[in-house]
Amino acid sequence: MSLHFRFLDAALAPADAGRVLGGALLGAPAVAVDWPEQAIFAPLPGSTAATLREAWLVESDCIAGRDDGIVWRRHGDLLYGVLTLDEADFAGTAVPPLQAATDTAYRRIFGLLDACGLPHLWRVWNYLADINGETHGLERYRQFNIGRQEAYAACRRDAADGSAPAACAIGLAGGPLSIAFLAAAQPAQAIENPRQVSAYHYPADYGPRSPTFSRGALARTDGRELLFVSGTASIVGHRTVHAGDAAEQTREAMRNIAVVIDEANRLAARPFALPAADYRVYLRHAADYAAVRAALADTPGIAEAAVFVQADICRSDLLVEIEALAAHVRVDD
Ligand code: 3EB
Repeated sequence: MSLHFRFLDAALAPADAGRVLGGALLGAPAVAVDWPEQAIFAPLPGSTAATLREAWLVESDCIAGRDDGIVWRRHGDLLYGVLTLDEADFAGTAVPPLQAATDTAYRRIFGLLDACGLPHLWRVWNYLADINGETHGLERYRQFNIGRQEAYAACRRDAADGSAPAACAIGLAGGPLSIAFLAAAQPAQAIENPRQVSAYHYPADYGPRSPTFSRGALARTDGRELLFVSGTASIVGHRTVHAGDAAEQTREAMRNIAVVIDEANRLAARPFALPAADYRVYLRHAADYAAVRAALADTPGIAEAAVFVQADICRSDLLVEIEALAAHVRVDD
């Protein structure tokens, strides 16, 4: 089966709606769709559209279902799902509600994937409210990391064994914990960045439990090769660099993405290139839009291929985070 990423506009033929595996809605609320759709309500700096809809398309109709609150669609060996949990439903437990909600969410996701025989996560998109806020004596992103890691351990998954998915973890102004994921029967190959300490080996200064994601994931479908580049920031080693300077953070993040692409190209059937990817650029401050866009212009084609989203990044000294998706037809078939 093949898998195509597309921006949807009003032009999606109704007959094609069954071929949407899932997707995301960025910007403002819009008419509901049938497929699993992750809502990312946030301003879109530089965009004239109030809403942007992204979708993963497969070549024929999907099977749809809902289990444990997870809305999913499946096509052959691929599954896309979205789970949203309201933290208020986890109040009154011994641990912070966000931690409990995250733990529950990941256990449910792993349970569904194991039951479907599609155990391999390729890409996970995590959104939560007030990511840098502190409650229960701990920053909320760190609470999220504890819950995620506990679920990994409970489900006997090991982030450091090369199976951690590409991911992002982003803060929105409000809303539930929202997790979307793409999973498959076959594993993706985890890609790390030699300029950065693997996130699952971050020292304890960044929280009692480390994040569980890889810097990238190289996946293969029948017809295509896909490279998911995780949310990438101005981090070298494990430290934030260029604090306070959005333009330099952008350049550093792009250097990191270039290295992740280089690493993936050691394994890919044919090389991916920076300008050939789709980018989502998270800006902590909309006021940095012009500076960030100008910094992206160092490499032609990237700013044009980018969607800008105003959102919070998981470290309070980070102003920019950039994720990318590259895909090409396989030539080794
Ligand atoms: C970093 O490199 C920046 O917790 O899933 C990027 C991508 C980041 C994913 C996650 C966090 C996550 O640590 C933050």
